[in-house]
This record gives sequence, C-alpha cells and structure tokens, in this order.
Amino acid sequence: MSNEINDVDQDGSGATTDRRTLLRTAGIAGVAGAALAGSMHGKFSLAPISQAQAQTATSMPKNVDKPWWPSKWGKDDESGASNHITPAKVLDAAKWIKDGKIYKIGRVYEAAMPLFGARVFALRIPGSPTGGPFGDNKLVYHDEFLATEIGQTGTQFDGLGHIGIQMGKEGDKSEMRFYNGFTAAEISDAYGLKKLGIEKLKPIFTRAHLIDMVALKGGMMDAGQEITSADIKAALAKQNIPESDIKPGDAIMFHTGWGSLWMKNNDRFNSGEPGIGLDAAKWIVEKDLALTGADTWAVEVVPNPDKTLAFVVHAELQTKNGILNHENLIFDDLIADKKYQFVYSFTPAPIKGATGSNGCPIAIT
Ligand code: UVW
Repeated sequence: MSNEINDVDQDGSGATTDRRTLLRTAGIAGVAGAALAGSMHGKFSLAPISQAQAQTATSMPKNVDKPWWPSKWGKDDESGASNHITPAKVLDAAKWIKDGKIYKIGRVYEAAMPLFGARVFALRIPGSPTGGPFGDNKLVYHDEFLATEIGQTGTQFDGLGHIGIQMGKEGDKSEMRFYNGFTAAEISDAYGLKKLGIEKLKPIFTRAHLIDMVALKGGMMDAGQEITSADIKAALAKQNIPESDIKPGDAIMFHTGWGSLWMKNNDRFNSGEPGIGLDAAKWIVEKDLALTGADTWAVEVVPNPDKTLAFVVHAELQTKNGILNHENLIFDDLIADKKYQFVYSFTPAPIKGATGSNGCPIAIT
C-alpha cells in the first residue's frame, strides 16, 4: 500500500527521505504543507522546502489575507452551512422528489479500501459469536469492535473541526484557527473536540446538482487536473441545467471518474486526484452553497497546480466559510439514470467531539 513510508525526492537532488522526516520538517515550517500533502497520501512529486520558505513560517499563511471570523451565522456558531437547512429549504428540496427512488451514494466500508496517510480500518467480531447462548431459548449474538478514524475513512463527511490554519507562530495553538476563528487551544481535547464537534451540525436535506466531468472531458480526469468554474458552467450547459437553478444552501457534487480506481488500483487512487481548485471554490462561496462532494478522497485537486499550496480548497470552503464536504461518494447509478439533480440527505453520526462522520448518504429523485 502506498500509505507505507514513502521515499521521496525532497529537494530534487535525487536524495530521498521518508514520510516521518517530512512530517518533522513540516512541523518546523508550516509552508512545507505542499510537501506534507504529497507525502501523506501516496507518491507524487513534492515541492522542495526552501530555506527562505522556512524563514517566513511565522508570516500570514498563503491564501489568507484577513481573519475569516466571526461567521455570518454569529460569533458562537458551530453549525456552519448546515444552518442553510431551514424548514423552507426542506420543503423546497422536497419538490424535487418525483419518482421516489433512493440511490445509496456512499461506499461500503472494508479493510481493503484506500485510506489516507496512516489511517486504519479494522473490524473484528470477538469470539464469533461474541456471546451466549442465553436462556433456555439459547440466544447467541454478535458485536463488532471497530478501530478507525471514524469520521475520516471511506465515504467521509468533513465536519468543521477537521481543518484549520496555523496563523501565528508554528505550534502556537492560540493562533491555530478553525471555522469561526475558534482556536486549537479552545477546542482541542484528547477525548473529542470541545467545540465544532460533528454533533453540532444540523441534519442535511437539500437540493444537489451533479456535475458530470467525465461526460464533459470525454473520460476519467487525471490526478492534478483542476475543475474550474468555467468547467462547472460548461458541464451545467451540457446537462441542460441553467446556472440560475443553483441556489443558496444547495449541494454541488463532481463525478470525475477517479472513483473507478477504488479498490482496483489503490496506489493510483491515493497518488493524487482531479478536483476543484480555488477558482471553483470561490464560485461555490459566491453561490453560498452548503456542501461539496465528489468521487475522490478530498474533492479538491491534488496536487494543487500551485505546488506551494496544500489542501487549500478544504481551508477556503470549510475553515473560512463553514461549507461542508463529502468525500469518496459514488454516482454510477445516478449517471446511468441521467439523474443530475436530486435531494441529498445525510445526518452525520452524532459522535461528540468527532471531526467527521462515516455513514451512507442518499440521493432521492
Ligand atoms: C485531510 O484530512 C487532510 O484530508 P481529507 O479531508 O481529504 O481526508
């Protein structure tokens, strides 16, 4: 598996270093994020970390020009874009249900699925059966024990405590900021986040628009290939969806074809991915959408075309704007039925203090 320690050519000199060395280096220089991104999810070429970059590590991070808090939902808000889901929004979304068909758009969770970095997924049934027989009726039962990053493996829904930005000195948790400006110092706790836990989000039931990039590009997109706002507009036109159909609080999802590598070529799946870049992210913010989703592990383009940036779309959408994100979705049945607009419904598992959620989102048409 590519999430074992990777040898990478860190400075272009031909010398290699392993993932632990990179993680240590990134701990010293936040600007090493691009290298960190590359090293954590597989093997693709990494931007070298220069001395000059390391020396500017305490200046304002790239792509941050001002504080992004307080949020438009108030200084204490912990629900972000799930606030869009009002009774009026639900009634409006429900108008899209015409034939009553439900599509599962989440994947099956299993040990062989591709995982980010050193994440694990291990399920065990102790004893099997775990207990019994009980009573004269001789009842036996099974329990499972699951060890995983429960909100960050497989089909995963990113909550608002997942992604933050180091604003001050490296390691200064009082300047490591998350959605609504909450700091790592305020929210961190070994037993679950004290703020921005996934349980703070409202259930989501909203209109969703599926952008079929495979149809637009004529085949599966490649790692590092960016989806721009122009691509979104072109795909909408091809799918006969007027841009005016996209309303505040809606979800937008991207079928890139990359999901066809799932458990067929995990190394390639992990090596990078096509996805949205900053230009599309800004369009999504302007449209005031509630959620992004894709058939990829991050939804955003990896590596970013700007090799100095790492997971910058995560930060733009989630951290700065409270927009939620659903990764590793599957759209094959919707595409086969040419269903590009549907109701997306998902309630994150309310695990107190968790960073994200597993579970099976559905599309209803
Ligand atoms: C990270 O955790 C950095 O990314 P993702 O949300 O794609 O798992």
